[in-house]
Amino acid sequence: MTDPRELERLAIDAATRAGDHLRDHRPRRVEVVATKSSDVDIVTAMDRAAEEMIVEYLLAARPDDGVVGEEGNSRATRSGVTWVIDPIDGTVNYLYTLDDYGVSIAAVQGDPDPRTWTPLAGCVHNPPRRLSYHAAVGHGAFADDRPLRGATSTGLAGALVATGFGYRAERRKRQAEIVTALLGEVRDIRRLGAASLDLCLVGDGRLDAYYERGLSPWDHAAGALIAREAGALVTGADGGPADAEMTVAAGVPLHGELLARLAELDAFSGY
Ligand code: LIP
Repeated sequence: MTDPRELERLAIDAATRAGDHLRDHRPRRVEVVATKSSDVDIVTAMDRAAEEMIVEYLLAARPDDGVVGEEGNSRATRSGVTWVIDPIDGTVNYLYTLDDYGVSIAAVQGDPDPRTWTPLAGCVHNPPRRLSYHAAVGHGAFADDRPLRGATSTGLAGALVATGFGYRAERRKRQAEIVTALLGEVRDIRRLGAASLDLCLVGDGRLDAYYERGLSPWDHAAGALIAREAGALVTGADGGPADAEMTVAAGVPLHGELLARLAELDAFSGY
């Protein structure tokens, strides 16, 4: 069995190298080369370049591993380990030169399915702040060398809650209804634009909770492990693993209170 701390080190190095490139070689005009689920769900040339850099680096070190990348890199594992990669989580923030974007890399054991995989290690690197959140399963979570503060223990009424919105207008309209209902019941809402960073900030006690429907595996693979290793609960709608239906991250008792409130708001299906 591979030592998860070796995988953690690789993830940090790969994410930092790609992050340095994204920051230091950002073209004056970032080229949008494709769109996905809608005209505002963009792919830039830098997303693709960063993913290629990451895959090349990881497979040079571990040639039998598998890969699942947001921008299309995909190969089956021969070692049992698969790398789940979002080269720029928060692509729109990167396009607009906003600082909240992350290079998210996780190593998982088993099929690359969030409902069944075993997270082993992960890194979410924030290039503008030159900061790496990282964790190896069973070994705690860190921001560079600092242990994360741990999830907070507030209740819903005092909670600073982050969320995010999808790229399709129909989903965004329903998400707006849900966040409107919550806004009068919590301390405040934040929408930073990168799930991986939202999850790390919950683990660091700098957000009380985060929830979002519709995340892809690469959005939450690393951040969920980091938040969990820092003591947060990170689950899906049914209390099982986080998945596309819903991701909810918070400490206790807030996680249960928020999950119950989202259920009352019918937030888990239909959009
Ligand atoms: C982003 C997510 C974020 C979500 C955005 C977007 P991307 O990922 O991290 O939580 O609200 O709409 O999906 O597309 O930048 O990799």
